Amino acid sequence: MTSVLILNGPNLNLLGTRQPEVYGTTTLADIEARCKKHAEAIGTEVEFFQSNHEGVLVDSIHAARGTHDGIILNAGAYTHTSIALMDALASVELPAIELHLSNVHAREDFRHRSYIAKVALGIICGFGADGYLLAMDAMKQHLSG
Ligand code: CA2
Repeated sequence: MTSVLILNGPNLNLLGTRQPEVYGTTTLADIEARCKKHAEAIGTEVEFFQSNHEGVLVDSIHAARGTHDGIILNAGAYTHTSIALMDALASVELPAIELHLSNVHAREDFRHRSYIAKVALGIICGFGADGYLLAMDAMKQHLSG
């Protein structure tokens, strides 16, 4: 069975508690539950993890090598700044999908730049929590294609 790591970056632990007009009312725990249910439906194993710390996210990407077949990454604001995350993804040579709840291209200019996109298979953004399930489907399709 294919196994996917879903990795979440800084401040995403606050989902559903603040700025609902931007990020919705769904909590990260709700999203995790939806991902686990969807994983069962499509026959995928999933590990779901969040950290506010760049180095912990780098460690998690490294640990995915040999454990998971692909990575779905909502790197939060590190998307726009982190060469370390980009290098970590490139080093493990696993397929990665960049994910965002919001449509980052309809927001501030600084959210238009992504270091993750340079090493990602593709990007899903603007579909809220549903984007996690769309990314799981896209990864499953990629891995079985
Ligand atoms: O849209 C996304 O998923 C983002 O990755 C979310 C990041 C943002 O920096 C990216 O540009 C786009 C921010 C996550 C912050 O989440 C919060 C949740 C509730 C309250 C405050 C922040």
